[in-house]
Amino acid sequence: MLTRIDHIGIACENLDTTVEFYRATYGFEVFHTEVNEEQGVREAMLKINDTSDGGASYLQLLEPTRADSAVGKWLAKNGEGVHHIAFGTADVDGDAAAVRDKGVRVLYDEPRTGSMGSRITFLHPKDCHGVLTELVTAAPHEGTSAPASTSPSTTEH
Ligand code: MC0
Repeated sequence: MLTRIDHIGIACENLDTTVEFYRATYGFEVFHTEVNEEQGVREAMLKINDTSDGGASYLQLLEPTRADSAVGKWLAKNGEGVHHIAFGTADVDGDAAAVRDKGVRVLYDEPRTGSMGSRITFLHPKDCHGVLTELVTAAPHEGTSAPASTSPSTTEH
């Protein structure tokens, strides 16, 4: 069951200047940063609020680390902006299977590693009315304390 908006992913050309925009304009502070080599992104998570399911909602700012990554390709075509929306669930495997049974293309056979040690998968935007949609099961520590370093990602601070 999907129980929160886990994050909204925003593609940006320069992570540092975009982080500064969100800090100076809205007062949102960086909760976590990391590099996810598999996804080809350097990212910053800005925590917006805790949620009633024990998790939290974030803005996820994404700078591509290589031009041929999903975010790199998308940026080249569209410029900066909202790249995807992510729903949180306690059971990404079960929810991905349920969505697949409804005819929606799930992009990964098995969930992969996402922000802060989460397990993630994506649904094809063409099957979701133009919205690249991610399903996320947070790591157990998520939302309660500073997250630990995760593999294959590299936690910056
Ligand atoms: C592509 N399309 C999108 C889109 N990306 N539509 C809406 N939102 C997006 N973000 C559309 C294109 O405009 C195109 O439509 C069609 O989908 C095919 O796109 P493409 O440019 O040919 O690219 P593909 O097919 O090679 O790849 C698209 C696909 C890919 C969604 C399969 O981006 C992917 O696998 N995404 C999942 C992984 C990902 O996005 N990782 C980055 C975030 P037209 O009409 O022109 O044919 S990593 C992350 O977020 C992690 C760290 C986390 O949350 O923890």
